[in-house]
Amino acid sequence: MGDKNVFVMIPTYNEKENIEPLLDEVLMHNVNVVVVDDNSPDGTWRLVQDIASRDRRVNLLLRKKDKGRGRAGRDGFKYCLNKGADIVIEMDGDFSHHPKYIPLMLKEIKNADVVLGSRVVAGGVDARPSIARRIITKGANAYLRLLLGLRVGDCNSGYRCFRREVLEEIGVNNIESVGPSIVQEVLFKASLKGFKISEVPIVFKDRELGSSKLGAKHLASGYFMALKFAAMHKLGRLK
Ligand SMILES: Nc1nc2c(ncn2[C@@H]2O[C@H](COP(=O)(O)OP(=O)(O)OP(=O)(O)O)[C@@H](O)[C@H]2O)c(=O)[nH]1
Ligand SMILES: [Mg+2]
Repeated sequence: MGDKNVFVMIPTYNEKENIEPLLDEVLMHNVNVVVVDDNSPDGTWRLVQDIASRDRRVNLLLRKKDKGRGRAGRDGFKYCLNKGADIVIEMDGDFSHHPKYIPLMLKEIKNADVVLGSRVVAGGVDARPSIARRIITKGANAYLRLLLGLRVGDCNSGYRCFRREVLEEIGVNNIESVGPSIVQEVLFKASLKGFKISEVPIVFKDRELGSSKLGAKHLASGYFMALKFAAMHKLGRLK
């Protein structure tokens, strides 16, 4: 992908322990980066600003209003498109998604429109120690596949790679999700548009540093949002 403009988009909220080592690893690959930070009280954005002042490949998108993982994702996608990205990779900022998989994704995107970093294809692993969390994820995955008719293995993966055309076609301005259901919303819309979605195996790890922002409340609202997307689609109202 040497000739392609690749942007890695990382939404962050209070990731000050992770962001510097993560950016070091991401920048080992031939990519640009935008960190989309919602004015983290821990000052994550200051660290990014500092790195960005030294390295032109690194950009900070500091958001002060309209907070949320979904809103940050929408604005991050827009930023990448405006900067002329051919390929956009999104990943979490807590090392659950390791940058070492970037080359594999970039290889696979040559034959697909969307590539998911997947825990459920051969070689993929959900390495989180909590059995409860692994079961909850499996249950959510089965629910989404059934409800939204998704024919992919890992519907909840927030580590993925898009061709520019996919984001243009689904229209990032139409993204409804304020919170983390953006992951399922974008996947559903890409699937409805008939884009080719493929999966590469990743080992998905628990964060080691920092704390979780997306807990049980978000899980429940995720189930609700999926119902909403399904209903909107049936009524022909999903933009
Ligand atoms: N910009 C922005 N980023 C967010 C927000 N909420 C979460 N994030 C980031 O989105 C990514 C996923 O959030 P996490 O807190 O790791 O959620 P999770 O993976 O379900 O929880 P853990 O298993 O504890 O890691 C991380 O990079 C967060 O920093 C938000 O409101 N705004
Ligand atoms: Mg996480």
